[in-house]
Amino acid sequence: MVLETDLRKALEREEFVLWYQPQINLATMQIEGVEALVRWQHPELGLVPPFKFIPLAEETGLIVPLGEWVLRTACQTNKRWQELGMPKLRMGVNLSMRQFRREDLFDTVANVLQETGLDPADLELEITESMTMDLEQSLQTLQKLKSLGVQIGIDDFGTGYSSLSYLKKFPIDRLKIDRSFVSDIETDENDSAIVTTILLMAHNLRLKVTAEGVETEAQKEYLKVHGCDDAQGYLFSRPVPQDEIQQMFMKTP
Ligand code: G
Ligand code: G
Ligand code: MN
Ligand code: NA
Repeated sequence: MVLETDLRKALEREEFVLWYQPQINLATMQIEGVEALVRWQHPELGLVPPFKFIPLAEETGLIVPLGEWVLRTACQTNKRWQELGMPKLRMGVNLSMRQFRREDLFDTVANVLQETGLDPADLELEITESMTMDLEQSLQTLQKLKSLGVQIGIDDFGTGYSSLSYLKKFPIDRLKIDRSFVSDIETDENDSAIVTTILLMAHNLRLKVTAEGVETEAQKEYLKVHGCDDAQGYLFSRPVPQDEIQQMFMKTP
């Protein structure tokens, strides 16, 4: 079992690593972005997946320093990829509720962008619907973040207990359709109805849409035919270490 003291030490010893999962533009079939996903490189246990330590990090508040490390590392990496001559990629970074509610989130993001020199437009902060519950507070937070020029995505879209009213008020750029709607998209009429309706609504609101958890060619085709902008999932790539992302571009002429 993971303990709070283990997490603290891991932060001090810099045992966390980021892996990156490609996001493919369905019109061009090019990698257009990646999502940064944290792992813990434990000296004895090996690579520990986030579900084993993110909940404890959230409970203890350690998600705040960990999240800042994630943000800085993701932005640094994206900047370095550009310096290596790779095409510009959008870097998706997950924010937790604890981070989103902090007064100093704006300063943290502003500082990281300044330190790393990353174009703010190449950073996409992912929040979830549950973080939008306090409409006034989250609207203010997002407007401030948006003033930096970053992009905002709604992660796990369709699974939260929130009203849709935030969609018309908030300065958001993208919806990420939760993978639970994608897995049976060609066989389950309800799922396909939900997905095509999300696409229609999002595009009418001038939002981009990423489908998550795309595992089959048939799912990809369905999403493409229905105008989904981007897709992420095992069909294209699992989350991989940063050098594997680099190799993907060295291979393509
Ligand atoms: O990486 P995986 O593939 O197993 O991700 C599992 C869960 O952990 C996802 O819900 C993802 O949002 C969350 N997660 C991964 N990396 C981060 C991170 O850097 N910050 C936060 N808050 N959550 C993360
Ligand atoms: O919750 P969030 O969307 O931030 O996290 C993405 C999670 O989805 C990660 O745990 C990642 O490993 C997982 N994931 C990514 N692609 C697929 C996929 O095609 N199938 C499944 N089952 N999980 C996926
Ligand atoms: Mn995510
Ligand atoms: Na998700």
